[in-house]
Amino acid sequence: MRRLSFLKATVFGATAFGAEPSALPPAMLADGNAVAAYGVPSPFEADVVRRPSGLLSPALTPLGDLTGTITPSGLCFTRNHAGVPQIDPHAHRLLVHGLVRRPLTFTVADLLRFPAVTRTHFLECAGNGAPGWQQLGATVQFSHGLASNCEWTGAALRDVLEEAGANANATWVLAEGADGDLYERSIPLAAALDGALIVYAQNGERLRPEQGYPLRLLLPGLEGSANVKWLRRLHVTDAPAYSRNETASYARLNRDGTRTIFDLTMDVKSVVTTPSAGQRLAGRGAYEIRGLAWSGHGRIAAVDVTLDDGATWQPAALHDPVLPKAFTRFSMPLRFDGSELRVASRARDDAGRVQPTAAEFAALRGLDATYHVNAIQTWRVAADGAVSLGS
Ligand SMILES: Nc1nc2c(c(=O)[nH]1)N[C@H]1C(S)=C(S)[C@@H](COP(=O)(O)O)O[C@H]1N2
Ligand SMILES: [Mo]
Repeated sequence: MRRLSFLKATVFGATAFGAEPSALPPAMLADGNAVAAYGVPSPFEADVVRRPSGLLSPALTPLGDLTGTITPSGLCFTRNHAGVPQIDPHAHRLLVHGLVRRPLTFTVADLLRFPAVTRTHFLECAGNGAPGWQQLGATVQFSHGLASNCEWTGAALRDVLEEAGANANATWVLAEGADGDLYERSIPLAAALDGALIVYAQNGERLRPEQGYPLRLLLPGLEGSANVKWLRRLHVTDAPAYSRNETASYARLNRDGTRTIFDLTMDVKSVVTTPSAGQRLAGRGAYEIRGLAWSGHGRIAAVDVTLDDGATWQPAALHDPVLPKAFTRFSMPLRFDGSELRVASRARDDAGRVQPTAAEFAALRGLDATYHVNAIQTWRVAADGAVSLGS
């Protein structure tokens, strides 16, 4: 059994009892409010929102305000090329055709009859960490917030393709969304069969419209843009379609001027969420460094934390559950004594991949790389506890 330790002085910032008035708080003097039919957060949490929130601009997850690993559905980042369509699930159909023995159309109700698979996975836009975001706001929401992590439920894509009898020579599947962008993406069949789901639920309830209601493709570990929302068609083929959103966009520009296409797996990545830019340590004493790590290649194996801009590193604790292709929470105790800190985290996954430093990443991909940015992020903690970007 763990014994209680009796501290000589409080280090977590609590105030001595008796130092504040002890009148009954107002909430104890009257009945409370009625319960809403569908609950929403306290009005005192009104700052914890997606930013920005235009029709077409991506809206980012406030990672610095969240705990644990599951992103609340209403705070999941969202990226929509033509806004959020309103789709009647009773009228919606999913067509599976191409290199199959029997082309089929499925209703949402048909897909609900397949064995239900529930798994937790992150979703990350290929453009997360692109330099432009930090110009809109110097917080972890702008630097890393095009990522979320949900519990998803749906039918295995493999089961649905087998129902239609996909041919042995099929190697690609084109997925099409029912939004105004005529959004379509080619997915290598091998990747599509590796844990891919046609999901209808997110965090225990039906998908939110922003996340693809009533059906979306969920491809664990692959870049967000391949996870086609409002899924209406799967065309099984033996070649990619080279559609606009896999050639003109979401294709990686290399330093030699060539483009890499269909490099879909998101690399190993991590970020410290507290302390992070825009936050402030309230004074000297005890805190906890907290952050998130994830990899599209598998599980997180280790996260190291530095307080001195990479001169020395210490292993952080990984919190259960450490799931493949999912956010993993890490932490490390921090004693802040008023000396300046340069805080950063560096993740390693079970495939042995390690996050590069900003300099290593720039040497490899250039300073203006906009897709698949996974460099180590450093925060500066000033002597007064104020946290800002960069080292
Ligand atoms: N049909 C359709 N699917 C889509 C998109 C879209 O605009 N239309 N955006 C893609 C992009 S670029 C990303 S990053 C993810 C975002 O998923 P989310 O909005 O659920 O976070 O959806 C992808 N799927
Ligand atoms: Mo994206």
